[in-house]
Amino acid sequence: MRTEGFSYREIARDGDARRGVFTTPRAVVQTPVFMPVGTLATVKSQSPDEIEATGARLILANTYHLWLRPGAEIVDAMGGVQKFQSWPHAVLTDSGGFQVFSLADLRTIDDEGVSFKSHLDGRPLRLTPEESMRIQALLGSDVAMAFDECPPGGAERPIIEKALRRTSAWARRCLLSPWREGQARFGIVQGATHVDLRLSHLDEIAGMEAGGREFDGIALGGFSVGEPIPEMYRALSEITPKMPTDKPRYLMGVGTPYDLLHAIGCGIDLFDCVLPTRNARNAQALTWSGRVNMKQARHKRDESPIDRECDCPVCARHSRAYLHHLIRAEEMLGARLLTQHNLWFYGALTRRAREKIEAGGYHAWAAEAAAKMREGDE
Ligand code: PRF
Ligand code: ZN
Repeated sequence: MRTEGFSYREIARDGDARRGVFTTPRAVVQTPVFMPVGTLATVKSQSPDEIEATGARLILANTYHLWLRPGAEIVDAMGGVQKFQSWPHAVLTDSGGFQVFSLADLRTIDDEGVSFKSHLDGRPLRLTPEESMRIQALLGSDVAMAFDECPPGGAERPIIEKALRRTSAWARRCLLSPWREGQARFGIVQGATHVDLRLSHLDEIAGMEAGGREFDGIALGGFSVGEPIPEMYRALSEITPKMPTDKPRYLMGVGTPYDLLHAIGCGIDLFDCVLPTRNARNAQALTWSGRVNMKQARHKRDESPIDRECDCPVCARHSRAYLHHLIRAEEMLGARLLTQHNLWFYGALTRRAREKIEAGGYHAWAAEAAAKMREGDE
């Protein structure tokens, strides 16, 4: 059984690329699409209206962070993670395991779960599949992610195989944990860049049924964790077309504009990544002509916008000279405006991709767009 109120429908196809509609009780999401990262129930520096203006209808939040601060019970008491942050559309929560592995201290993992110390105050904590599902139910996200183990990039095959067995057992326990009405659950496929391991794990997760429930969407975890990019691209090309066609396909924590263009071509529907928001805070603007470092002195007297091809409110109004000045002076408006532009760019990139898939010229367009960006990258 799938969760009521959630559906995915493919409406156009161009080779392996697909254009679809993911419907949730709070949002109608046109795919392929990028989810801005709002780890702590805030997309850093942006207001809900600004996020909405970029076209986003589904944003991401992190179980681990909200559990530590302000606490899942408080978010629940405030009406759930959407109402708490006054976001009128949908929220997907990551399950916490990946964040524990990248942030927490002194982690130990066993078949039951993960023990670690809080990165804030060092207090001992423990996450299990059941606890992650309980917290995500309290947060009240529209989509909860299964609790998985993502082995470090470059891990040996036996380590990956062990993580796969554990991730499958945990996925089953996630399906068996109490459900919150109106909350969907996505399963996660691991397996690094080993295509044979990925395909057998995909079979397991996509075919999994427990307690009369199945996953409402399928995610690919374990990519962009330090492996060579061509290996990730090759694996995505082989795996994505074999994912179920009647559920959303989510590539977790990926990636650059190039990664999106490639993965959309393979048939991925959903993405999230800190890149457009984090890099904005490091003065990097993303444009149709490649990456631009706004700190560089050459922008000092430049009256032109960040990107002439961008129709965002920042490019409509502000010069490179002004943005350069704000960033040099460490004024917070600089990071805010660059974040808004970058999220707008990701919104525009996926909107254009959807148009091209519908029109039937996606692959040629994507190759051309990537070549143009590469030429201008600094
Ligand atoms: N698992 C989970 N969240 C994630 C990842 C994963 O493998 C990644 C890897 N790119 C990002 N976020 N649960
Ligand atoms: Zn812009």
